[in-house]
Amino acid sequence: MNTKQNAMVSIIIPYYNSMEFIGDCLNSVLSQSYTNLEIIIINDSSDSENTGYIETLLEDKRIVYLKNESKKGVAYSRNKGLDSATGEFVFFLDSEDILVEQAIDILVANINEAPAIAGNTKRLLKPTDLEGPAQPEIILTMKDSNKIFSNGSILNVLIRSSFIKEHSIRFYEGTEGSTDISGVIQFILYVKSLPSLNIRTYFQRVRNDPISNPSLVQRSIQERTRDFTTVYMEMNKQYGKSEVVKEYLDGLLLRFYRREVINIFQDKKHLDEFFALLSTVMKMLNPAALASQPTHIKREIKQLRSGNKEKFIRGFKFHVEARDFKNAIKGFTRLKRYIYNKFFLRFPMKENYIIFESFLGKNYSDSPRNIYEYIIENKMDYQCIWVFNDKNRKIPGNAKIVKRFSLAYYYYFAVSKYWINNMRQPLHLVKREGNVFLETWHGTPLKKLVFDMKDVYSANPRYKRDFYMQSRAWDYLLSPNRYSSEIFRSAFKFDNEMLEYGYPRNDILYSPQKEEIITRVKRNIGIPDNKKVVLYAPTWRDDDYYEPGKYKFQLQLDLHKMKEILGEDYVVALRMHYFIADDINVEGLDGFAFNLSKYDDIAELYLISDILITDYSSVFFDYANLERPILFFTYDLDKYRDQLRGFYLDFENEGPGPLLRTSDEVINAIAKIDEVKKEYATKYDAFYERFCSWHDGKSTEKVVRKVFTEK
Ligand code: C2G
Repeated sequence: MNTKQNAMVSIIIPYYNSMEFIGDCLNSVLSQSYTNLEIIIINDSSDSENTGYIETLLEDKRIVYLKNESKKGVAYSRNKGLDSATGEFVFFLDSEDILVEQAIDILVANINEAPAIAGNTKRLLKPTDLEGPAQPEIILTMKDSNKIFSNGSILNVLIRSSFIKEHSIRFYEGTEGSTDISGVIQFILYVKSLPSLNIRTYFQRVRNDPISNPSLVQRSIQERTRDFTTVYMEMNKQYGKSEVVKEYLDGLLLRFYRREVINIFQDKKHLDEFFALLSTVMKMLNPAALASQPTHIKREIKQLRSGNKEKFIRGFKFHVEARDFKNAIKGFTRLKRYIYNKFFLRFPMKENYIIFESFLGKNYSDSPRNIYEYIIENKMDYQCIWVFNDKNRKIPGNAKIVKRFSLAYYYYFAVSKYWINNMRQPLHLVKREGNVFLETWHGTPLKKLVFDMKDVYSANPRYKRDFYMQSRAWDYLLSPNRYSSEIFRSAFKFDNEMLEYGYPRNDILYSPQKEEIITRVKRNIGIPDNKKVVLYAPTWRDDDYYEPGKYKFQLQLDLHKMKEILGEDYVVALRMHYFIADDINVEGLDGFAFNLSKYDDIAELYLISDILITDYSSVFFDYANLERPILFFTYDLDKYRDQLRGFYLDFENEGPGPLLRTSDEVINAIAKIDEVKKEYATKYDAFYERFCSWHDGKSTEKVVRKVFTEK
């Protein structure tokens, strides 16, 4: 595409405090293949630290930078943009969204005589979405205006300025949200259909942090309901006489009711708050709009319109119950959750039940295991329950074993007073009044976590929101060192009680029976007593996955060469992260390489090893308690540090061992490990002091006392 660029296009970008996104947005505008642009940025009185970046761009004379004296909202900003736009066309872009390089070119080339043309929008959940598959051939179709604007948004539409002037298009300034609708109305009124493109022109960002930085559509459901109903009533008053507009508005209202109101009304508080308002709004609806709605919606809306709250609640409750039941019988998984919600959660809570889980039921390990063993060894009067994926797991003591997500699992989660987990609990588990949740977590952070991360590359783009909701249920959070306490407060926004006793899982590293344990573990695995052990325990990569929880891993260590050079003295224990789904191939390496990825507890592997190789995994913070050498095999450091995660610690300078890029460097370092040790002795001491010094072999006891004994 390369149209003659005779016509100027005014791109209107309202901006408010979204500094982390505006860079990508403006870059996508400045690098448009279509260059005859007027870029109007309206800063809605953002905080000063949020505007610096824009000011650096002002050299580009195509940019017009306007500021509002005080915060006036997106509608006001867009109107201001319209007032100063001089282009033949206008295009609205949000400051967190991104244009495809050819977007304006293609839209201009295809608008012909139409008053506007719509591009194709894709949701942008994580940076990799931008890559997308190759674009198909351009196909232009005529679509009904009410279809094009069925979500009430004005974005990604190139509009002829003469149309805007002729119909005095303005945005309604009375609310913060739902204001696009007012800009769309004129199209509904005057244009039956518009050309629409099949190819992607616009990426609409779904913000990954609805907690600390919500977009307008991520604000609370109450605010959105107030805004939507206000705009509906206002537009109805102004344009409701037009049959097409009325039909369009009623369509939006019914869509809003089915998507949002049904959810807020499940909470009695919200129902009380909004019933009268929705009743008033529904009275304005043309009953003919209900024709295509299912019977129960027709009935509910009729009752809403009548204003009879009691009758509405009865019908609504019945509908919700019927819907839940209908959903429940669609499959066993849903049925179990249904039984959990409707029945188990009403059973009395058992004061002396403790339910334990470690690494998603994959193994019997980590701090939950130490806490459990302390409880049974000290014969404390509790009924313990352990969650495993494998129901036939055998563990010491007489804990009840339940399979993860079985009916028994739901039962015990519903009735157990104490929950102990080292990861996040599933979102659908309900914490009851009286529950005590001890979150042990599973490592000192090196790589940035949750709210300290900018982009989320991992398989779940709702990571931040989910994390926030889950961590609200944690009463206690364990911390291994001061550094972690500070990070957990900021990254998790954790504001409950932090137990600063070190990790129970590391008590074993200080055990007086260390030597016996080492001999036993080595024998169990089949490692000869006279061989030294190198443990390789890397972490996972956020962007390399099959599906959530199932990540890929390609071994970069040359095991055959390692065997050749080091095989005389050493064996290698390979330990993949619990998210890794790929199997490590140790064929032909019998007696040298041991794949211990399924071994229950990595702490025992720490104990038997003489050297640790890792990358960005938190394992080295724990291993350092042993004061044995650590090597970092960081073949993808730049990508991991700069793109995927970012680090809290300058571990290139402060780490307790060398950062090595190739398999050969790793082998060399092992061969001259005594030199490495000497070289890093000072850094190691400082590292130990900072990260390990809370550990004295008694962390478990301190935690148990605090949570179970002290009242
Ligand atoms: N782990 C393991 N084997 C590995 C890697 C990790 O058994 N090869 C265990 C260790 O107990 C480690 C924990 O899983 O401490 C967490 O692993 P990380 O690699 O640090 O990664 P992640 O699961 O993302 O957790 O606050 C720290 C973090 O959240 C890191």
